[in-house]
Amino acid sequence: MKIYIDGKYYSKEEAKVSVFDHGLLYGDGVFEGIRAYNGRVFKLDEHLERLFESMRGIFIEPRWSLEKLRSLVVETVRLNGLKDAYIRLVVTRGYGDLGLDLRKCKVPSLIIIADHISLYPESTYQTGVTLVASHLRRVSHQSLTPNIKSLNYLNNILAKDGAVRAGAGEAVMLNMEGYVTECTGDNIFFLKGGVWYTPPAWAGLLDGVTRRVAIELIGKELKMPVKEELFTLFHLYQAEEIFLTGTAAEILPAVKIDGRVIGTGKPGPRTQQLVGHFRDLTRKTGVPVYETAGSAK
Ligand code: PXG
Repeated sequence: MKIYIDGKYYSKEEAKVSVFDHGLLYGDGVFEGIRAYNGRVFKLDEHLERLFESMRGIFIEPRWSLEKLRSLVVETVRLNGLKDAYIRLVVTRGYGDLGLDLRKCKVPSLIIIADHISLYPESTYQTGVTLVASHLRRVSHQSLTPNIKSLNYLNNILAKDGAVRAGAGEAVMLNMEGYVTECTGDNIFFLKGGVWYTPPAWAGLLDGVTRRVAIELIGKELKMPVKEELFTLFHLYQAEEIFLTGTAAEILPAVKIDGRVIGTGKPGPRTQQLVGHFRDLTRKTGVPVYETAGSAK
């Protein structure tokens, strides 16, 4: 495995950062997770644009242009000889003395890992995942907006662990007002009366790239309406179908929430249709890793 750190590639054993990196000391940094399918990097520019937005949100001055990052991501996948990959970009505040002032760090660090990821067991995609509401509220945008994909994931990690301890696969997180936001590493959609619902991107959640893809596919391929609206757990309990979206999670059907069975207790038919359309799109679009000539994004 070849891992990119600040201009050089290292083996897995040698790929290390300083104990004085503020990414480690304070969770001071941002990241992205991107997938490559069939030798093409899916929605690369959308992820890189979000990375720039996250950096801007925490005052990290980018040292790399969009074009440079694009070619580094493609190069890292190519050097690792991968066709299907999970690409993890991390931008840390960099090396600096102890203390919170971000001016202590002069140069941000860039790490690119191309590997694989599995958030849920393969069987969960056939059976559907079980959800429970977390007692931990999603960190408020009044404290640290979840729109910044920061290296502070303890809120999500602890909510995920609570779900697993309760025997479920994933946790539904509410905002401080009690409205549903997202799961711990995925956005959430539900179907009721011919309309799909998902919380708006400003409700205290990460505006997922896969979320946006799902909204587009529901309109274009399923020819159904999607409303971005606030809703509560009660509304989720009445859902006919539920699914989660994420780069790592892809499209994952959910079949139970807080003990209430959704639909027939199996992945819903519309969700399964959507999974098919999503698979098509991921295999046919994206920035090619191994050819240089012409491509659709
Ligand atoms: N919400 C949160 C909190 C996330 O972290 C998503 C939604 C889905 O967004 P995308 O853009 O991927 O559709 C995420 C995604 C990892 C990892 O280890 C990353 C995420 C989730 C789980 C694991 O890289 N981010």
